[in-house]
Amino acid sequence: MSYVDEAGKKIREKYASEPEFIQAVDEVLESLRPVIEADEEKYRKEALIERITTPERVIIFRVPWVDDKGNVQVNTGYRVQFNGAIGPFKGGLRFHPSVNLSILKFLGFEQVFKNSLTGLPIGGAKGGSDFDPKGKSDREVMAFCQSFMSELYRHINHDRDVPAGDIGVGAREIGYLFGQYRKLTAQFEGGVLTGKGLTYGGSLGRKQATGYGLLYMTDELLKDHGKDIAGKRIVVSGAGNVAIYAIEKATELGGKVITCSDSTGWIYDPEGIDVELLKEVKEVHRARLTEYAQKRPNAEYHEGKGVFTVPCDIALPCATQNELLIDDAKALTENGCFAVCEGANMPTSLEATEYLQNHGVLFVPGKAANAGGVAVSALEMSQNSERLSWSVEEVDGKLQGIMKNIYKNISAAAKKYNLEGNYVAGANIAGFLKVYEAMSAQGVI
Ligand code: NDP
Ligand code: 2IT
Repeated sequence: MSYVDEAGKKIREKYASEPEFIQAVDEVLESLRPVIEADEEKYRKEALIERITTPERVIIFRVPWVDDKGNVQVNTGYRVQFNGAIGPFKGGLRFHPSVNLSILKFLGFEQVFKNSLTGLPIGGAKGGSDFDPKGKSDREVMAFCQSFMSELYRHINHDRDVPAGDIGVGAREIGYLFGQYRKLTAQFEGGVLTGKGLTYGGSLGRKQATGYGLLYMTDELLKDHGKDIAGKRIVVSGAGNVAIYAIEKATELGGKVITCSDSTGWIYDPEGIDVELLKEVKEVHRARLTEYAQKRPNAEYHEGKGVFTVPCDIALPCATQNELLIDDAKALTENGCFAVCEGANMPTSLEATEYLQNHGVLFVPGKAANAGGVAVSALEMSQNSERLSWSVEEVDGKLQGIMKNIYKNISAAAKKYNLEGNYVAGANIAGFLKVYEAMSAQGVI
């Protein structure tokens, strides 16, 4: 049996209870097949697949906190330090009731390749908790964050592991986490967390970076195929940090974004999403999209899922994993959609990805398309190290350069292995090669 098949089978058996992790590994192994099979015995002897699919360290801990009624609540906290070969562990924290080890391992695994693609010196990690910030008071969120950091602080620092935001973790949570870290260590160590507020070491442009970067990637992809964002109908899913700034930049580039969604429903706004209203509803009021619909009489609100059934030219899934399934892929292609760029991590199932690719849809995976967020996090770390803040023009200029470079590298890697236009393979191969070289140079690690 080939090494890829043999190792893949072992992983599927060993981690049978971790479906999202297996999904992420299956995709990467399939992409790496031509690389590994070109020198199979070497990689087998080095147990390369076993090493890249096993996290360096996983920390799981109890997070007790007191709610507003005076009752003690207990959540589970995690940090998966996946691969630190090319730099300090780096990746977000997710606070959402669905969080479990499988989800954080898939996210940490993806982060390794994504961070490598940025060209910056950052290893891959992810963490979080099954805590649900929805409906909690600011005091409850603070109590939770303080308890979470009371354990996490001993496993992180600016050279070891640098967390940031993800689903359910934004500027408010990063503020509380940073405050507690500072209190416990008695040091102002800016570079230990990214996505900080601008008054205490945050970077201009970090909040916008993932969404803007997604559009810089989309723009690059379209230009390379003789197309343009201007005038295109775009469907976006999600209504959080990534979705909002994707909508903002898409609109600025002349596209018309006609949908967004949250976990209860979705909006169809034929005149184009009003991004300022969306920010007010989601960032200021932390409210549901029904509030958006109430204030935009021509917009429709629908319960449940549905953005991918709306006819469009471009789809940007920006909510969560496995939100774009085979029926969505079929609806998109039937309706003429020609490009899908992932703002979220692994929003498209493997079956839907293959369907889109086989039907001529340009497809850029999250680990390349949403790398702008972590890239600007790394720029925040650089600014913290030199104790300076760069202008928004400088940060945005660097972000644009990074996204262009990622596109160039993933296209070239795909071409090199006779897989032209397969950006999934290109991203996995290009991301892998740098990490592999660094691991090899460091011995058996
Ligand atoms: P937010 O918490 O800001 O927003 C998430 C959005 O997705 C919300 O609108 C949420 O709805 C919606 N959603 C719908 N269904 C679900 C579900 N089942 N689970 C969670 N959310 C759901 O998160 P981000 O915008 O930061 O993250 C979105 C995606 O982008 C994630 O996949 C994340 O990993 C990825 N990402 C984020 C980066 C960042 O810098 N923040 C960087 C790169 C990737 P509701 O409002 O009802 O909760
Ligand atoms: O998935 C991601 O890349 C993020 N949530 C951002 C991580 C970071 O360290 O900025």
